[in-house]
Amino acid sequence: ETESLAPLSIDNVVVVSNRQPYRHRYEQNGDGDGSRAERSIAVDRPTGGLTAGLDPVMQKLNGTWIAWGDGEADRDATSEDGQVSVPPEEPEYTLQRLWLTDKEIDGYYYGYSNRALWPLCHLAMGRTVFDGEQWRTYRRVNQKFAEKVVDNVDDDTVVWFQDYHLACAPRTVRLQSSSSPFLLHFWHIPWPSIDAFRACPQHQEILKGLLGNDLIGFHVTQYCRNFLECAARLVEETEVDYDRGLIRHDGHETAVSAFPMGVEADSIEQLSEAADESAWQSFKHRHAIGPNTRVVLGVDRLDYTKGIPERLEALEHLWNTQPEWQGQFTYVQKGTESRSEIPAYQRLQNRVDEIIDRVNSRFGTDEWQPIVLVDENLPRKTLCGLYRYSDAAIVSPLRDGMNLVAQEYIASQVDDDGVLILSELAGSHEALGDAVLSVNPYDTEAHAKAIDQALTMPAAERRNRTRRLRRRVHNNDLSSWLNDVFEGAQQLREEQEAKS
Ligand code: GDG
Repeated sequence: ETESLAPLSIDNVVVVSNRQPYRHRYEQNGDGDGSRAERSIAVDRPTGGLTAGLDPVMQKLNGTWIAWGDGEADRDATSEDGQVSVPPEEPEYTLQRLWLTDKEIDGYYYGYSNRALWPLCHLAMGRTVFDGEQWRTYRRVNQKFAEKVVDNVDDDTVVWFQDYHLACAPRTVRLQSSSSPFLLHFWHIPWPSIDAFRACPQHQEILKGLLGNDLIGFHVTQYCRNFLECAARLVEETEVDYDRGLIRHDGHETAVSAFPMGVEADSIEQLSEAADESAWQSFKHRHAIGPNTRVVLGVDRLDYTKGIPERLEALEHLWNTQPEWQGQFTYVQKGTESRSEIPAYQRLQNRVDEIIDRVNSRFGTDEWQPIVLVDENLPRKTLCGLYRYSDAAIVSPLRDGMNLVAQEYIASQVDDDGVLILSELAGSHEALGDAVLSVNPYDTEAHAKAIDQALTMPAAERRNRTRRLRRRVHNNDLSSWLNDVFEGAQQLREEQEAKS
């Protein structure tokens, strides 16, 4: 899959992310009492998504990956200076770990990242908490990351920062490094309009931190436009070229560009092909879904941005206003628990449980449960089987940077027959929009109508739409995204060199 990266002249890459690609943990051997002699170290590997996609690239480039280590086994497996070679069985690159205290994790991760920046960027203004102490911790942790980066770069390095956890680090690297590495940042969540962003008390420092980069990538052009406008109007002495996506500030130029991320379409398709129907039937049996009952699927982290209560209320509305649908299909919500340390997430989980109980007791019978909540983490193959055999899927975020589940669902349609209902407010709608059933997740009646439409759509139309969508998802898969990002960086680097 990474073959296409071969001709690229970038060969010195440092990836910087909140989450690490490999995690060590202790495994109990036999039924001992847990003493050191009876346990051994095992390694959890990346499963799917960006980390899994970048890992082979890093193996090929023999780069460095900086992230924070977590727990006793990680510490014991890591050298004095924070290094561990990965993959463990056949080392190809260096994982450079830094260590955070519980208090730092609290302030930086559960605090400023997820109580301030996450809701801010998703326009959930009522859920934002801008706490001075958490902000200072966020800045300090960013400083720690930046110092690790500085120790690991030279003039030829391309540093690739991931996401909203690291907004301040790029400027610090630029100011503190004696060499001039190329700094690239991908922001995986939306960038809000200036009206929302200016409400953030730290907006200046966040923007200036990011303007330390040479290139910033977002999923869609609207987020780029929002970012350009925020920089132009909120940071003093900036010059912004909206047409070319360039920002000049403090003697440095930052390019802003859209790179819509894709999924590992080939491997998803293979897993889906390999998922047989008997496994699907036993999944249904295990969850008391009748063999002939149709299934509508939702796969989300339990996050308030994913529009889960809104979706459940649309289902309730459908079963209420069109009772002929009662008993006909079950809605399966694969809901992964997420960020449960944060009160807004606990409230969301309670709300989801309440609505499910209400709908199930309102319409359920001895033979039929309207909604099934699956909370265990599923192996990728099982997940692909769910995608393949469900009659329809609902992806209805209130706001979402991209949403990879939508693309994974399409890649899994090896029988060309599933219907995707997709929120207009997800980044992935820009790429998939005209061939899916679009919904505004805030519009309960229209949402219910879309579910009805999905379940009554003629086979020919389903095939037609799915084929078009599958082509798009294959043409813009994860490896082509990686290529575009690296090529974007390479091109800019050449332009910079030509200028100097
Ligand atoms: C952020 C942005 C952007 C879920 N359950 C299981 C499982 N998953 C996997 C899915 C999918 C991933 O989790 C979720 O990705 P999303 O993109 O849908 O959402 P976020 O986690 O919010 O991601 C988002 C993304 O970053 C990338 O830039 O698209 O907008 O919010 O890959 O398959 N995987 C397995 N078992 C499960 O039970 N194996």
